[in-house]
Amino acid sequence: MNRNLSLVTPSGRLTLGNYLGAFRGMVASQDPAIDRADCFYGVSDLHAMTTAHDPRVLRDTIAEVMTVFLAVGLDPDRAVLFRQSAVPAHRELAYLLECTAYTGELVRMIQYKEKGKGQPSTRVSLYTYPVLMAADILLYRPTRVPVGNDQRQHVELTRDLATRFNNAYGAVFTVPEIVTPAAGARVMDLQEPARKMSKSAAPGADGGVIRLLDPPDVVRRKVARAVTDSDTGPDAVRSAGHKAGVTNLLDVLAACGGSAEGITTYGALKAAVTDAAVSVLEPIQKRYADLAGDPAYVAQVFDAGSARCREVTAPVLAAAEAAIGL
Ligand code: AQP
Repeated sequence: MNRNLSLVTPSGRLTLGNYLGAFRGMVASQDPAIDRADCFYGVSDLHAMTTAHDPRVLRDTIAEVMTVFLAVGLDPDRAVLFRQSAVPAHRELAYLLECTAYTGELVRMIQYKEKGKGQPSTRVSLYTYPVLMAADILLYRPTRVPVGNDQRQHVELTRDLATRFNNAYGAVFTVPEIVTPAAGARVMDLQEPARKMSKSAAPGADGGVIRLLDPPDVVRRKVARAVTDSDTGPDAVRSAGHKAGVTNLLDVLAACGGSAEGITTYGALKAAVTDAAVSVLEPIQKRYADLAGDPAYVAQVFDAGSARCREVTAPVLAAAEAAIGL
């Protein structure tokens, strides 16, 4: 049976983009009627330390993301929910893969170049991030890895490392196929629609980012300030093709189950987007509020899932250690 593996990094408070582009599909995949696969879903807390971070903020964000996993409907009876740092095999295998990777191939990684650009110094962990990601994947021996364009280069590196390791030391890893996921919604920043809506947008500079836990009045205010266009004629909305901001609002509306039929003004469009987004967020926020009152339950779910991951990954790590000569 195939395995679905998805990780979400607690690098900021989760966004509507994370829900529409990731969580919704993860919830669907855990339904055996839709996808007969084992599901492993993790909070990749180690990946949240590749750029400057505040330990207290990180701890709170990890707790929020774990709670959101359950609030969006991920079900511990159907999916293994875990925390990357609680499964030491991720770090241990990463080191063996660092002994397999070359500096030249890591320095070419686009994300390393982009996130490091203009910084006076960059952390070694930003440089080695794709190797830890390769360990995240290879430990679970998935046969297919669905990946969007921004992570494709990293999964190609994962394949290269797995192949190189297998050729040098013996067949330990499954080399996963890269599959392009069914076009998920890609939500753009409401203020800068050329850019993806990102959870790591700095608080205070995130007017274009709808957080999953933003209350309705905050959603309304952010959508009201979304950039559109100076064209306000009656056909303003219908001629949206070339206007990134308006196209984004129409996409969000559709992804949240709303309809643009009969809408001709930006004001009406924004009202419809707000209503549709709030209707998606409200039930999640309600479950979140209940779960936030029971942090021991959330911790117990992730402890049990992480224990399961330690069992599943132990033989793979042991095989890699033995093959490499330890
Ligand atoms: N704007 C988005 N629209 C659709 N899907 C999105 N995802 C992220 N942003 C959007 C999807 O959410 C998952 C989270 O993956 P991640 O935690 O590895 O981080 P990311 O992809 O780098 O997402 P962010 O929110 O942009 O985080 P930062 O700001 O830290 O880089 C993935 O499945 C992603 O496709």
